[in-house]
This record gives sequence, C-alpha cells and structure tokens, in this order.
Amino acid sequence: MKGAHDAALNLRGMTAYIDDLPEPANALQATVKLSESARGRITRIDALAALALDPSVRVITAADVPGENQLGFTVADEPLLPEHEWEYWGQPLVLCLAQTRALARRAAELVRVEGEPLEPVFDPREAAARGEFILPPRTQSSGDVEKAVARASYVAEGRADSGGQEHVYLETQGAFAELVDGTRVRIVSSTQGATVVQRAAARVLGLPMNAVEVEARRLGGAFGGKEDQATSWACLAALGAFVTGRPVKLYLDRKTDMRATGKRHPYSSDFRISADKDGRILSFEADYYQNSGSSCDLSPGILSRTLFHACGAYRVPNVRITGYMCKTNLPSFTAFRGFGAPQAFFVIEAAIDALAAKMGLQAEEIKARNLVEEGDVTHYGMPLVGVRAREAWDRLTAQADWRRLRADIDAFNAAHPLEKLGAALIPNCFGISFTKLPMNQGGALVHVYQDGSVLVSTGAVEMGQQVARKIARVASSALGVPLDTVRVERTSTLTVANTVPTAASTGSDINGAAALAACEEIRGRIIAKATELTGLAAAELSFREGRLLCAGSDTGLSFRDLVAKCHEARIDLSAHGFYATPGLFYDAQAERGSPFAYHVYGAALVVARLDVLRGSYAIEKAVAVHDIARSLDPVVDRGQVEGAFAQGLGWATLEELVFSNEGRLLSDTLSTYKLPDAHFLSAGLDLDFLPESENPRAVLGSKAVGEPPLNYGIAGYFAVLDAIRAARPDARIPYDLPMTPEKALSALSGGLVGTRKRGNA
Ligand code: LUZ
Ligand code: MOS
Repeated sequence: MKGAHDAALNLRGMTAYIDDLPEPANALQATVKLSESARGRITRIDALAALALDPSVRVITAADVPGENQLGFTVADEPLLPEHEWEYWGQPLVLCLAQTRALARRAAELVRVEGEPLEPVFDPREAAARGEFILPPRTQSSGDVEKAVARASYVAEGRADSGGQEHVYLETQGAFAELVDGTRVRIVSSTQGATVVQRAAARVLGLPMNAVEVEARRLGGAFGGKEDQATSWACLAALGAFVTGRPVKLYLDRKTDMRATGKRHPYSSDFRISADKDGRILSFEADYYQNSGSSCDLSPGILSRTLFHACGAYRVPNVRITGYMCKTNLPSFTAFRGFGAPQAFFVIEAAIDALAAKMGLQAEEIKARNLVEEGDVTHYGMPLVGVRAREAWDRLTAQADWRRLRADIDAFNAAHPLEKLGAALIPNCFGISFTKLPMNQGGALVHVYQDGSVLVSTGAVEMGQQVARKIARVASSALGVPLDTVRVERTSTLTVANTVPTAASTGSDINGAAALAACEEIRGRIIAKATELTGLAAAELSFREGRLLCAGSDTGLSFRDLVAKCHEARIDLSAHGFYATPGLFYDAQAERGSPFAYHVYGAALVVARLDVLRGSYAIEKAVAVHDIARSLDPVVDRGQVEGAFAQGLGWATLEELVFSNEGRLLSDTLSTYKLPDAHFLSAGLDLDFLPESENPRAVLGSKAVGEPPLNYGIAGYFAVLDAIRAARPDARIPYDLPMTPEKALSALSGGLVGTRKRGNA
C-alpha cells in the first residue's frame, strides 16, 4: 500500500476524523435545538431553564450573529439561524454550548422556542400549483415535438416519481472552530469545499476571507451531502467560538444529522414519448417537479443536470422539457452522487418502458435502436465526441448472452408460479464538468523539498474516494519520481485559495490537472539545470522512478541529486498550478452550448429474483461494462464503479425516505432506513471496463468515475418490475422508485396489500 495514504490508514482503522482530534481543554461542545413542526413563526425563545442547568451553558440565537445571518449565495433564503420563521421539521433553531456534549444536549432540550403554526406544503406539484418556486421554471427544447407526435406511429405518456436518498456518510456532519490571536478564526470542517465554508463563515462573522482559515483534513464519506450542507455546521461552530472566545466542537449524532440535513431531491415528473413504426424515438417531453425543500441550496445546479440528462443515453431529435424547483417545507434537498441525472434517467427509462408496452416490444429492443452515436448533437446543442454507448451495450449484451438470458428467464418464469426472474438493461451517458461554468477551475501548490520528496496541496478533499492517491500518481508520473516519495496534503484555504468543492466527479480531473501544471513547471526548471550540468539536450532528458535518463538510458544522476543542485543554485523548487477546464460555454438564454468537457459511457444489466408470495426479492446478477478511458488507478476506479452501482441499486430498490403527513421524517435512524448491505449484493457485482482509450479532455487521458455508474442502479428497479409483471401481466404499476419489497407485494396482490403512507414527499 505504498503511497496509498488514507486507504492504508482506513484499513488499519487509524484514520483520524474530526471527532478523533484531541481538543483543547477549554473547548465547548455544541448541539442544536431542532424545530418540532414543519413551519411556524417564532414568537419567543426562552433559554432560562437551559442557562440554569450549568454555568458553562450558552444559548446562541440569530441575534448573536455579528455579520450577515445568511448562507444563501444564489438566493438569500437560508439564515444560519432563523429570525422569524422555521421552514421544516428538524431545522436548527438555536445553538447550545456547554462543557460536555451531554450538558449541551440537555440544555437544547430545555430551551423553549414558542411560535405560531403556519401552513406547510410538502408536495412539489402542490407547491407548483401555488406558485411556490425557488427560481422560475426552466425549459429546454429542440426540434418540433408537436410535429413529431403528429406523424408518430406510437405515443406513450405517463408519470414517474422518484424518492429521495439519505447520504449515510459514515462520518456525520461536524466541525471544530477556534479563534487565533483573537482576531482570526480557524475551522476544521467535514466539508467537500473548504472555500465554500470560508466564504460563508466570513459573511456570517463579518470578517474578510483572509481572516478565516478552513481545513478539510479528510471526510468519512460525503456523497454530495457535504458539498453545501457542511457549511451551516461549520458556521455554527465558528459563531460559537466567536461569541465565547473558546474553541467549539459541533458534531452531529446520526439522528440529528438525518433529521436536519438535506438528501437527494425527490422528483415527480410527467412524460410523453413518441416513436415511428420501427421504434425509433421521435420526441420526448417532460415536466420535472423537483422537490427542492425549504431553501435554494444547490437546487438550480441539480435541475440543470436533470435537464441536460433528460434523454439519458438516447438520441432524441425533438425535445421539450421543463423543470420546476418547487419550494416545500422539508429539509432542503441537496447534492447527492449523480446530482439530478439519475432522476432524469429514471424518467426517460420509464417512458421507454411505457412505449415498449404500447408497441408490444421489449424495452431493450427500443433502447438498442436509439443509443447515442458519434457526432449526435444533444438537445442543448452539444455535439458528442468519443461516444462509446454502443460499444458498451454490445459488449455487455454479448458477454451476458442477453437473448439467451431473456429466453432462459422466460422459460424459468413459465415453469415457476411462485418465483419469478426479471431483467433489465440500461445504457449510460453522463456529462463531466460542473454545470455552473465558473466552478470548473482549480489550483495546486507543489513543493519539492531538498531531499527530493514532494508535497502536493490542492483543493481536492479526500473523502474515501482516493483522490489523494490519484493526484499522487499524477505528480509521480509528471516528475518521474517513485509514488512513495509524493505526499498529498490535506486541503486548506491557506495553501490553495478559491477552490471549488470536490464534486461533480471532477476532483481528480481538475485538481490533478492543476497539480500536473505545477509539477511540469518545477520539472522544467530541474531539467534546465540538468542540461546546464551535463551538456545533454533537454529534449532527450527525462526522469523515471527518480533517475535522470538521457534518450532512455541512465545518466548516473538522480532526481534527488539534481534537486540538491537546484537548491544550491537558488532555483525555486515550488510552484503553483492552475487549471480551468477549456472549451466550456453555455448561453443560458438560448439554453444552448457545450457545458461538459466530455461524457462517460457504459451499460449495465440487473437480474432480480422475486418471491411472488412475499414480494421480497434478491439481486441475482449485476453486471456493468464501464468506460474509464486510461485510468489513473484501475483499482480505485473499480471501487468507485462498484460503490456507485450499489448505491444506485439502494436508491432504486430499498432506500425509502418516509415523512409523516405533518412533514416529520420517520425514517430517521438506520433501523428504519434500509440500506444495501453485504447480503444485498451477495451474488457480487460483475464489472468489466471498456478497452483502454485515451480521453483527450482530462488529466493524463483518464475519465472521471465517481458519479456516472450510479445510474446503473436504475436497472434494478426495472428488473424487479419485470419480475412482477411475469407474475401479474395485468397489473397496472405506477412508476414509483424505489421499488421496495412493500411496493412489490402491493403490486403482486393487486393492491390488496397496501404500502405504508409516504407522506407527500
Ligand atoms: N455540484 C455542482 C455537482 O455544484 N455542480 C454540478 O454540476 C455537480 N454535478 C455533479 C455533482 N455535484
Ligand atoms: Mo456532488 S453530488 O457533491 O459530486
């Protein structure tokens, strides 16, 4: 595990997260008081009983915020602590500090927040009907859908709903904050974006950004949950430190985290799809009602990604889609691996399923006929290059012997009344780049020390995805030094400024490229010195594994020797590197442009085995063929694809957020929120990579890997659906993801066995 850094520490259980860091003796522990209804107007906050509990207790409210009480940068709709109204059940109302966590919790229980109830709304369509939007609706279109529908041989329409998803990062949200020299504040945050926290904390505390230092050492997982929503906890800790002058640690217990923080956005959508007599898709229309929750947060970016991925991995000549960001009284839904794309994929996959039923064809036949091809132009005007959708599809269907498998499944089902198999295939096409153009930039700071060892700092936050390992590989390859001589430091606003969150699968693309630029600059200086010392031509010189080579043969000089010579000669052995993803542009007015650097392709197959009497099912087979181009680290990429596929299967089949009719999250523990576990995928996940090919649009020919494979999980939904239909060909089953065993049982019993009420979310 040389140079593996966190991976090796993780395996040995030695990784220190924020709560493992020793804190100063005078530190205060923090907790929050959560609202206990979905919406209300604050009339009085009574902290007397809490304060009487212990002299160390402090109760901090909106009135204590020295700067601007506002975390919303896109829309100013997110006070750090509410002044007038609370907008969801579980919203932090006040901050309580005390000597111990137990005292702080007790204090929070004793604080009384009185208020008048206001009428909440939970359903996105209802919010839309009332005109409750975060921002105005957005429409993208291409071609002429009315004309297409008029000449189509088949038209299918319907509705598709998908539920949210709890992040269940292993490390809950947390932060530590302290004053430095009484004038500056230092924050250690479990955030994906050190600068995101720095900017917000500066605003809240009324400080310039140079007086706020934010460190993200490493996170115990994030999955998007800490792109924007680590911020409030970091700001609360900083506020506590600022008000009391003492260090403050705020660390959420699991239940508080689940209640108070946002999840994947639930969507409710209407679709209409049309095709010619051969099943070629002529048009696709959709209205996406995004349940944005109580505040803007990242909802516009997520809606963008939904709209860009409306057509899935299919060529559709005529498109008209509209997205609505519906404001509801639920915790503000936020980034989650996939960022709106899986929600869009589910709708088009449902539409094709409905179309197949109309045509009396297998959905897979329609899919195969409509895959995106080289040179196709997306509905937002971006030509697709390096398309590998068909390559992945063909490879998968050949490997899995799809026709034979289908026939075997049908034969099995005909012979087994109480057990049914079902299968589904899904192709993938996922755009890489932040949909918000200015976010596609990053910096790096590289030091080569006198002994030849290398230290790299970037904006990339290590959260278990091994981005540090990938960046170490980039630096090692750029400098030609052994991997174990490169160390990647934690992310800090002191070393790299103006970072973007480690998100959108771009962590190694952007930060790796910035590190590469810095390494190349230093390498150039060292090579120049080597030329001067040896008289050899610079073009002939290279480093490999720490040795200086000339036209491939060893010169007898090492990287380390030359570094020492450079230092003696007073040559700078440090460099800052910067990368801005080239070629991106977008005209928001026209809804036309090239918002992505490139796309990632692939295809997956899921087979499910259903117990017809119980509605329970098992994933019998999960296979993916995935495009990682020329991988920076195939072992890491394998882990990412497997993890994302499993997480997608969880979203599509098991994981169900349940809210009461009053908007209270009922699935607020890990005993009521069912996650995939080792048994769930006991059959294993069969993963194959497409043949290596160099991607010219990312660092060292690689491709981003974090999010795209999550879409594969959607095949799990349709595989179970397929099995249910084998038992109940007549059943009318709404497209409603996740396909939990409860819903399967309800469908199998023709609705005789009802599902539990999901609230309106
Ligand atoms: N975060 C973000 C993301 O701010 N913009 C994006 O486009 C994005 N995409 C995927 C995941 N996180
Ligand atoms: Mo994100 S969903 O924080 O990449």
